[in-house]
Amino acid sequence: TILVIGSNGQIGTELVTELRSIYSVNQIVACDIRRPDYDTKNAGPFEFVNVLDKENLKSVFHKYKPSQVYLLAALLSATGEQNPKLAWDLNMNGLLNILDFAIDFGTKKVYWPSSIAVFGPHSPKLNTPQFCTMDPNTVYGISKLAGERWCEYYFQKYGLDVRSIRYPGLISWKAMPGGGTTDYAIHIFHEALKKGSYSSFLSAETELPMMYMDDAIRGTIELMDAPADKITIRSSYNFGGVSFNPEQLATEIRKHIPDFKLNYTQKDSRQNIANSWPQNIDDSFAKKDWNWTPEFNLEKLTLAMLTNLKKS
Ligand code: VAH
Repeated sequence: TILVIGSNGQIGTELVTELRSIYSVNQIVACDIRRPDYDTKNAGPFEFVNVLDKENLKSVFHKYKPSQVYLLAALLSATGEQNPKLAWDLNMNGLLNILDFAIDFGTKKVYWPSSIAVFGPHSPKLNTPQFCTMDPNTVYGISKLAGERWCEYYFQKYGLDVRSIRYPGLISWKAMPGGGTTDYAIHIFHEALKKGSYSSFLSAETELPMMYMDDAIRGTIELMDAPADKITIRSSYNFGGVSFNPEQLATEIRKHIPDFKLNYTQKDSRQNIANSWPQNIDDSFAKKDWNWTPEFNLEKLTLAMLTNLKKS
């Protein structure tokens, strides 16, 4: 059995569907603090799980004795800044609780997402290496960097097979993102189709690492399927997709919606967060260790977003 915790979120929604198509529906237990809106495709086992409630978590581990756990419950960068203590508590103690129960119940593999938010103002911005200065200045980034250290620690000290990826901004259409700094790159598609215009909260030249969700889900499962001895990074892998700024994204959208208008009147503190992050990422360890190659460039991603959103 595989538990996906945070199954209603932007990543969880798609990961559950994909894992259910690879394994069987009943092998994948969706876990969240809210019941999912059931559609026939996603129907399958569900458990209420709050990662901060140890009794509740223990009973779910006891019931399923999972061979794998994906922990996706977290507060993201922008929401984290509104509630720093909650972000720390959820992102950190949630992870520690899962790592401890994974050991107690003999879970074979644990997946935990990190983020490019682990980098900070003094990290190199271009082709950011796997190993470099890291001085994150958001609670989200601090919790991800600390979490990476814990993952490596549990691997070294207890032999727990924990695997992790530093996701860039993930672009998807099935479920809305929940309070990140990269969310503009999703909202822009919704508004382009609805209103033909968008007010960005990031400036025209703010280039950030991004990735289409299909690539992210495929990469995640490829990492989890790779032989353990190939995994040389036990903190978290740099993971590259595509990089662009709002202006470049708008130019690509205009190939489909020629009158699309983008303005920059909504700037807020998310700009400071974006300014502290890399523009693009060196993911040579992921390429070398488990053959990572992204498929979606800016052109393909834009077409996929507009086509799918129009249908849905
Ligand atoms: C955020 N989407 O903006 C997340 C992500 C690349 C950053 O982890 O907070």
